[in-house]
Amino acid sequence: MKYKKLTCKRFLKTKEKAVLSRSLKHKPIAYKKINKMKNILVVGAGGQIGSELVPNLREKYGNDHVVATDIDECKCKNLSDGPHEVLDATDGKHFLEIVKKYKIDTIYNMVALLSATGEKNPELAWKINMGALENSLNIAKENNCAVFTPSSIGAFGPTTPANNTPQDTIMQPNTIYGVCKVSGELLSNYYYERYGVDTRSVRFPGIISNVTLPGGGTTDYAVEIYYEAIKNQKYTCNLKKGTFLDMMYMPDAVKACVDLMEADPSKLIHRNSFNISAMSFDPEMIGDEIRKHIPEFKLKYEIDESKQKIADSWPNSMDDSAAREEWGWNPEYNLAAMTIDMLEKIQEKKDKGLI
Ligand code: AKB
Repeated sequence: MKYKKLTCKRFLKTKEKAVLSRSLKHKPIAYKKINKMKNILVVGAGGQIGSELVPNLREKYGNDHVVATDIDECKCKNLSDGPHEVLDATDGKHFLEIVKKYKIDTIYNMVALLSATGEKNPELAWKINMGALENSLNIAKENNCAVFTPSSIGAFGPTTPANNTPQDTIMQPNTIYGVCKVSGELLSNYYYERYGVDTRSVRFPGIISNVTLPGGGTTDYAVEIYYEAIKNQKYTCNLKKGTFLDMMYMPDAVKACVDLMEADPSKLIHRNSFNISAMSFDPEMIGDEIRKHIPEFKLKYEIDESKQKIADSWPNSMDDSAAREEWGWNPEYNLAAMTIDMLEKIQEKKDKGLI
């Protein structure tokens, strides 16, 4: 279905060139200071990425220098080997108090209501996704903080070239999640250019992990399939075979968050946001890979039309050469290596009676 969109390639090419030349022409102004990341705040720390980003940052920068916050008190307690606070990131007053209390210089804004959940409640998705970002940017502006905010493949839409999606191209998403992500990219670039706030971002593909489950995303199947392979040796997929999407294993996703924020700013032509990918596959390919380790594994399909529509509007595979050139992006895990690790870790959880 997605391939049909490529028939308007000639038209897209002209448009892409215009977008690209506009983005490269702008001269970034020097921002207030080189980011040193001494005291880091992770907002939305209990989520899929945050829960693995926090331990990684704490190992690197010291437990006391990484403050974990989440709206959910239980999720905060899981991150209690360093400072942690309950925070609703849309509450600007409380957010500011925490930034001042811990003398924060870097904010990782990991708050997100994902694509599938977003379609069920678009107003809430806008309120949460944009509210957390707006507070992060305004507080960063007043307190000289750098800000990392993830964007997503969801920032692209049905008119985007689906194969080898360029770094700078047409972005007309048709989900509220995507609308928030494009708006967020533009707003973050604006704060950089207008106020000198050191804003940086990556467009994450589907993230696969074995610590915290994702919730409400279109790409969640690629996590669930591993759990079901271990527990029941079968899985019913809600996306069609042939639905190719970019994906990434969590260790690479965490590395991207840290490496981009540590990157030499003089090398960054882009900021918000970089295409990054590690692999692109469809459900059949992941099923085949699992079968190499669990030969009896069975994959069947029951399509969720709403998720399928979202997946069909996203790229099959992105070109992430700008990230590779500008800050050395280089993922370690491909589908085969990720599958071995996922199955091992989930089997361990099962053996301990955790799942
Ligand atoms: C989702 O599926 O909504 C997310 C994403 C690709 O941003 N995992």
